[in-house]
This record gives sequence, structure tokens and C-alpha cells, in this order.
Amino acid sequence: MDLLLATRNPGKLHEIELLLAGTGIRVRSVSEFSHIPEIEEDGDTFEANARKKAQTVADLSGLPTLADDSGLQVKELRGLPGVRSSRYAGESASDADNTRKLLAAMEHIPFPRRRAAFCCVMALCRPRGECHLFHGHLEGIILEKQRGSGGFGYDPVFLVAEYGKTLAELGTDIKNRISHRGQALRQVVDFLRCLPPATFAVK
Ligand code: ITT
Repeated sequence: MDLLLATRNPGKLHEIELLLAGTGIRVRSVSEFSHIPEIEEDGDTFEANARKKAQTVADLSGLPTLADDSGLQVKELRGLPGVRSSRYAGESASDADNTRKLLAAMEHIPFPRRRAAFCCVMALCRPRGECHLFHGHLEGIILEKQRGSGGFGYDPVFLVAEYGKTLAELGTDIKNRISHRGQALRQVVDFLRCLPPATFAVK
């Protein structure tokens, strides 16, 4: 089957393509469709934003569409950056800008209180049809300095205690095995495998 990915984030796209390799699902990118605009993410929850992105892009393209809305939640910052993770330091902020702002906001927070979690909600929608939501969650600790050069976003400051490494040090294979995105996407693949053939096929 063909599945359109409603993301313009190259880091997410790379991870999702690797996770779907060998599943028989052919991934298409929203950048192939020049008439589809950037979707405004104005929801208060990952669920609302994921559903809006997937449903809007599915309706405009006529293809079954998968969207990922994800972000970092820091307990001591009352869940921030949360749904604003990609825009934490401003509307056109880079990953480096966002990470710098996060480290500054947490400057005086000692280690035992630097707990955080990545959350991912994936929405799978049919054009003018139903949507299904899938969730993933990864816990970690925010370091005081960046470590590693892999991944994207906040990966260089997100320590996974079990490995003693940041997500940027672990590499994509291990990250995909444990990450919020990997967890959600494996549920999407299981869901698609259990459907009657052609339920989500291109019409
Ligand atoms: P699309 O909406 O086009 O998919 P986006 O980057 O705007 O791209 P989100 O609104 O879902 O997507 O924001 C996700 C942000 O959360 C992302 O830009 C990172 O800052 C952060 N994030 C999510 N998953 C991450 C991961 O696996 N590693 C590091 N940072 C991550």
C-alpha cells in the first residue's frame, strides 16, 4: 500500500522511512504535493495536532495519510516545551535555538529533578474517512550539555539512563527500537496488517 507522510521534518521522515523499510508499505512525502500548505498546529494536545495534520493532508491529497505530532515534556517545567517543542524559542526557531532555550530554562535544576519524556502521537486517516491514533512514550533525563551528533531536535541533551547515552549518541537503529516514535509506528504497522486487504488502500 501507499502511505503519505504528513511531515516536513527531515529527522522524523528519516526515522519513519527506516522503521517502515521491509513492511511492504510504500512511503510518499507531502513535499510531492505542491498544493498542500503547511498545516497550522493550533491544538492544545499532541492528539489534536496529529489528527488535524493527517486529516487535512489526507483530504487534500486523496491518499491515506500518517502524521506524527511529538514533543518533549519536562516535569519541572510543568510539561513544557510540550506541543510547542518545535517552536519553543520562536516560530522559526532551529533545533539549536530550542535546545539552548531549554538548557537555560533548566540551568538551576539539579539532576534528580531533570526528568523528562518524549511523547509521540501518530494519526492515521483516510481521505474524508476515519482516523486512528497511536501513542509512544520514552523517559529520560535532560543533561546540562549536549552529547553526540546523531538524531535531531533535543536528542543531544536527552539521556537514556538504561544505556548511559543520549539519543544523539545511540544511533538511529537503537533509537528506533526504544523511541516514542518507534513504539507508535510499530502499532500502526500491526494495525494495518490486521485490516482486511485494501481497507486503507488508495482508491
Ligand atoms: P511536522 O509537523 O512537519 O511533522 P514538526 O517538527 O513541526 O514537523 P512537531 O510539531 O510534532 O513536528 O514537533 C516535534 C518537535 O518535538 C521536533 O521539532 C523536536 O523539537 C521535538 N522532537 C520530537 N521527537 C523528537 C525526537 O525523536 N528527538 C528529538 N526531538 C524530538
